[in-house]
Amino acid sequence: MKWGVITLFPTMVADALAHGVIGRAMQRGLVNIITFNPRAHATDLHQTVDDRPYGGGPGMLMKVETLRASIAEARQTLPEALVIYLSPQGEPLTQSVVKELAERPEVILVCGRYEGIDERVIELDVDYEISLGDFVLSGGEPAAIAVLDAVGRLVPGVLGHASSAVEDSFSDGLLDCPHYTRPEEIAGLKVPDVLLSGHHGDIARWRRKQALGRTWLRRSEILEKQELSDEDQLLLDEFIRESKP
Ligand code: 4G0
Repeated sequence: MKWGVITLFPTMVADALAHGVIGRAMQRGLVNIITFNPRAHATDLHQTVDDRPYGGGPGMLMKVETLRASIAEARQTLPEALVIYLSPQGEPLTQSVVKELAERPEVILVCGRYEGIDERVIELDVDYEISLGDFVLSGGEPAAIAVLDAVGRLVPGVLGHASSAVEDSFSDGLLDCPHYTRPEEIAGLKVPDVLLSGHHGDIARWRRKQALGRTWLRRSEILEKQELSDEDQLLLDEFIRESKP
């Protein structure tokens, strides 16, 4: 899988993804990141990459010519790519969007700086606008890193089967169950007995019940979108009953 990233801070993105499972995937040639810097297309003495907004007001926008030249360069290198702009105005990123992106052989991410980019560049050069959520970053780079990390771990071979994406939170549309490791007790808090029991069926049921219960407590809108099996409904009813005083 080939990723292009349009950014004024190429080392920020390349360095962030050089660690952990994605870094290893890059070394193994499973994923490949190419950065494109609009500044390489600046023609003036000051290498200008920003410009003033029509209508006035505070803040700058990315300069159109340098940005578009950089997107064009990325498209030449990655002719099959979907071009995605990361902004708070985008479609919310979900694991199902991540799965769709993981099917693509090439993706180009555009990282905005300043107050973003000219709307016509979105119309002309961008295929999808994606948001990580309702908050503002000082640049699109941390969002691009998050998107590529999420997509990269779904690329076949990137995760060992020990950390298989199949068992992750959201792979089945629910929040993850709580996890515990040594020691058996921390400041009076014990590991739930069932996890020490060795009964794999009971453990699987307990985990499913916790996943359902936490989703109900913390993200009830996720459950409303799902049809629960009879077994899941019983586990959730049990969780709700036990959570009442
Ligand atoms: C466009 C994405 C891009 C406009 C990018 C900032 C948050 C996200 C950027 C702005 C980003 C997200 C209007 C400041 C770059 N911040 N939620 N910052 N404005 O995905």
